[in-house]
Amino acid sequence: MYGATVDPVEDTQAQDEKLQAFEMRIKQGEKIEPGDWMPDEYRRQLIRMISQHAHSEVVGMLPEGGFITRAPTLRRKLILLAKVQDEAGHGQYLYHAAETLGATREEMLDALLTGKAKYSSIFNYPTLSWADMGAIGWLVDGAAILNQTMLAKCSYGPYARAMLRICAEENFHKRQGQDIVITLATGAPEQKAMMQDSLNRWWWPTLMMFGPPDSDSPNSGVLMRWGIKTKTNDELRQMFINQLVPDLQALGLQIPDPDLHYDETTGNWVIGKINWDEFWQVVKGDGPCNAERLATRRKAHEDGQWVREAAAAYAEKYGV
Ligand code: FAQ
Repeated sequence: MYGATVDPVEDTQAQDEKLQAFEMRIKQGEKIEPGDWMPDEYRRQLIRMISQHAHSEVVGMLPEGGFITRAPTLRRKLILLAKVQDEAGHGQYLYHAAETLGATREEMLDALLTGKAKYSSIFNYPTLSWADMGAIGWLVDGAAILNQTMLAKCSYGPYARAMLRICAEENFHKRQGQDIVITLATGAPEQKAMMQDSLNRWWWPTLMMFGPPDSDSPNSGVLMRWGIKTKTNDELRQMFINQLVPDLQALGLQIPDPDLHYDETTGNWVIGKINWDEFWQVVKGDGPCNAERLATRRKAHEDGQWVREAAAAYAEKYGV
């Protein structure tokens, strides 16, 4: 298509016109769909973000998965089982959304299993008690919902539509987390202490989930320009803090931050310093559970090899 006869000036002009038309569509609130023209960088950013998001959902099954057999009642067990299963489904929707941009499932899984791909820092922390199921449900799913409600309005159609469905399910996850936290925080002193210990461990890592501060977020500029993100990392983090602090305090739980205070003028709860060194250490693969999480995923992938082979043989034999 672009042979030696193409005039480079004319070619650049045509590209500029396409870019202008693309940006106009985004400005007018139109969704960009898989077959539409899009800048290479838009495609690259979306594949990066959506595949990382898919990996997060799949690795995110692991911290809670270990507690399915340790749930305190049958009802809690059924709910947790359904929640963890939902996360697998979210991974599927998201891998499909990334595939619409030309990424293959094999490439994405290979990047995850070889440790090249990122996934959310939060899933590299250990789950030590049943109270952690409450903290993950309320805090981690709560943080994910804020971020994903924004992404449900993003400019790329398949990602936005996947988010709508995921958010509906995440709301159920958040409610089950709230229910566990409320039960423990208003229960026996031992239960309340267990919940407080869990909050002490999950509070800061959850705030880190929103990503580095805006001043240190290389991708935010282009993501905001093209309507993929419509709120910055710091804006979403602040919304989360403002929502959570009064609710947790109302239950008599202490936020593990001696510098936390309310600013009357801005109406914001102001937090102390986040340990960004810890965040980058976890993101770079050196967190408390990174090695364990990847080893578990690799084993699950190897154990599933026969299923993939059987499915491929069936598809070939029956042409489905
Ligand atoms: N962890 O320039 P920015 C869930 C990386 S789903 C690891 O600010 P961006 C459901 C970032 O990739 C949770 N890495 O990046 C659930 C970039 O590196 P790169 C996942 C992180 O993209 C609940 C570099 O730092 N949600 O929880 C993190 O503008 C319970 C510079 O950062 C999503 O993935 C992090 N926390 O903003 C499941 C939502 N933050 O790629 C089970 C979609 C940043 O240039 C149980 N993603 N990095 O090498 C997003 O909204 C964005 O990608 C952000 C980061 C906000 C995560």
